[in-house]
Amino acid sequence: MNIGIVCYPTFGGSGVVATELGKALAKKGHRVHFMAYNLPFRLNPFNENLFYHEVSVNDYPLFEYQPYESALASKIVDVAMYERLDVLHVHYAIPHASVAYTAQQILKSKKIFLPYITTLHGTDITLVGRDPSFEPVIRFSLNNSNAITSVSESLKKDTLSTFKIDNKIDVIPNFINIEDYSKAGNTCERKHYAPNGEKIMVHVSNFRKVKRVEDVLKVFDKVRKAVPTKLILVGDGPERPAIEKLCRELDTCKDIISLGRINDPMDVLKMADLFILPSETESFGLAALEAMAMHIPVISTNTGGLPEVNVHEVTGYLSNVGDVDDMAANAIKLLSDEKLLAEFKENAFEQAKKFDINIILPMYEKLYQKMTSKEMV
Ligand code: GMT
Repeated sequence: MNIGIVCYPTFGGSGVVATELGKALAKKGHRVHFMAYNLPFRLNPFNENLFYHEVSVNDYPLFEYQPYESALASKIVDVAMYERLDVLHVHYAIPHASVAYTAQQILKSKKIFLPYITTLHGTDITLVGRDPSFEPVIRFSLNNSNAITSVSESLKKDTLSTFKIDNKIDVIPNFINIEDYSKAGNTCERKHYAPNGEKIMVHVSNFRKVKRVEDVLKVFDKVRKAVPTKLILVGDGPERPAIEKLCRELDTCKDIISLGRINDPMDVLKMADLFILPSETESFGLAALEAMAMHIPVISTNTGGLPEVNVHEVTGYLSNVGDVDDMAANAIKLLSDEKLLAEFKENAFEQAKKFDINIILPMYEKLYQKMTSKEMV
């Protein structure tokens, strides 16, 4: 099939999912056309079946805000016509679902039918999408999507309670490629970061408010007083200055290693004993799944779709949002008991296997086939 994928190229789970999906589809012989305003950060388009079409939004003094939507809709129309797309898959509803609808209507006027599938990722519904000013556009473009998928049951429930959606929503969870994780080498030296045999905790995120990175530091401060531990922070974002200030106040900076943005955190995860994700809301928690694929148990909140990924007292522990005492007590329990830690590491890996690409990819392929079947056209 010829598949068009629209996504945000920036550091974030929706872009990662879109990119990994496109790469896996290309490996199976589909021709995949990415459309984004920058090269998605995990995409290497040197593959005979992968193509990247940049959406360039020209700067013009008249505009305070550049017309991204118009540029993207025009790009979709162009790629659909000249690459003969069978289906368009847009990731993140805002504004991609309504742009897909516009492109579909333009193509219809040229007697071309292009079905589009919208994948909801989380904040497009739970944060940004909650802004009432977006409601008519989101509702309309979701109701007109030829298919909608959500990355968790929890997000499906949130979507149905926030918007009046008459369309069916299929849950297709996020995924990892277990084989890639099993092959990851030891390029990072554990003893470099934990020279005295300390345990290693890791947090990976885009450092937005919703990630509650300050709770990572508060939990870590309690943990390191009970078990010698180092904390590795991967990522960057608007909360980074506040985090640096807090680490000075707590006097924990000497035990924290901030690595900034890393395209693929596999090497860092390979060294870790425990992953922490204390988010305010999380539709799925792809970063936690990536850690589990590396045999790392997870300390997380019990919000959104996280309980669908991290199983309480099996692959890690779940706590209420903001309950740093509980998260610290759970982390200490695991890090101070080698037998328990080894058991949880194995459980985390077993759970991650349920989200392997080989299980999830056929769900998307089946949906694409249904959308392009004779009945739909
Ligand atoms: O983080 C966001 O603001 C949006 C989005 C992204 O692009 O990273 O994250 C969401 O999508 C991921 C992939 O489906 C999910 O794993 C994340 O849980 C979800 N983030 C939130 O719900 C906060």
